[in-house]
Amino acid sequence: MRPARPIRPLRFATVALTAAALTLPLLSGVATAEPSAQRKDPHSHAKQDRLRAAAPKGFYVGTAAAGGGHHLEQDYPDPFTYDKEYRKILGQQFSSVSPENQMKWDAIHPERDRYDFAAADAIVDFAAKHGQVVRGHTLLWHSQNPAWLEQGDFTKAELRAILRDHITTVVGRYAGRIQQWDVANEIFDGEGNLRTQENIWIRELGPGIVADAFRWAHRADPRAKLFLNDYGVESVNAKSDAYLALVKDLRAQRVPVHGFSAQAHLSTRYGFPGDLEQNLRRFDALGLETAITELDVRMDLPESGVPTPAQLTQQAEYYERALTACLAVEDCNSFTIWGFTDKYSWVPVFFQGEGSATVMTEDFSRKPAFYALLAALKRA
Ligand code: 9MR
Repeated sequence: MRPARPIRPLRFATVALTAAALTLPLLSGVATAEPSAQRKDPHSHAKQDRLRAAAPKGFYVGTAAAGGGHHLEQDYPDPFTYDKEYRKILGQQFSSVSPENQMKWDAIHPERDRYDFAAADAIVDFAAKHGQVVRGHTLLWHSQNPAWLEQGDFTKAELRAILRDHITTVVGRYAGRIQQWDVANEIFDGEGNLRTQENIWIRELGPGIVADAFRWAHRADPRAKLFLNDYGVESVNAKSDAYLALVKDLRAQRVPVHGFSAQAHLSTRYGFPGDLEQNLRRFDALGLETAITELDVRMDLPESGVPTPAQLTQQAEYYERALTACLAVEDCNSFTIWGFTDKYSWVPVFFQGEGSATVMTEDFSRKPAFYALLAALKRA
């Protein structure tokens, strides 16, 4: 998702939500009072309050690991590397991590003949140390490509070799350590048309390059599950229909495509995509794995910058419904939120006046949305 013109970051007053706001009655009627241990140390996450521990076996609860991208323009150091509290929660709460920007082309392949794996390596090592799986993100996309690539004057043969080398090198480096790769990201527009202009690969090399990207990735790491990933595909609509047709076509050609994932950048401005489960089931029926890969739920903030209790309740309902939809689909085993704290969310940087999109406040206090996820996982 890319705004027409990124706006300068708006830092909302860091007003911590009060305990009262965090103990609102939840829709599902689950216990929301914070255990006494937490009252002593609000950030100590006891075992029974951990998402990863509550999840059914084989179901991965993930988050983006913050760094790169919009963070580079903020007045804080690299979150993943420097924020101790952040890292602690990241390790305790989640069983899957997605590099938010650190594996994108501009980060990992800054010059034609130079790769920079430092930031990505650090995440993959952290994950190994904490018993987490990793979702690789991403290999073929129209955004966050380095200038040397977008503005280079390459022949078609050179471009093809560049993409093949990139996929072989990056996927090969992490072979056996990445559970799922977003091979192709956001290749369709809202009408369900391939991005034949914006996407350099499709523009220059034709739609067949998508199949090649999957083949190269599979060769480099036969164990990784290879995904098509996009936003705005939560519902049955023109875009998700386009993916369904593409999957059928790729499978008919025996292309190794294993999964379809909905990012799920949601907003309380719009209704919850109530047919999410039904939509995922269409892909499940074709034998694909499905996943929720970037869930967040933004809202229009009041002048104070602090969401109202009603807003937080509504947000919790969206989070819970997205999780419940995934849990209900047999091969939807990976559920990732796009960051777990408002401190580092991309939302206020990209959407003026909107925010509070994650499950924890800027000071890591857990919102009703966090407890709604926890309860839904425990029920599953
Ligand atoms: O969260 C990412 C942010 O730090 C970057 O500045 C931004 C640039 O496009 O990308 C954000 O992540 C995007 C993800 O890679 C793909 N789906 C949409 C996400 C939010 O824009």
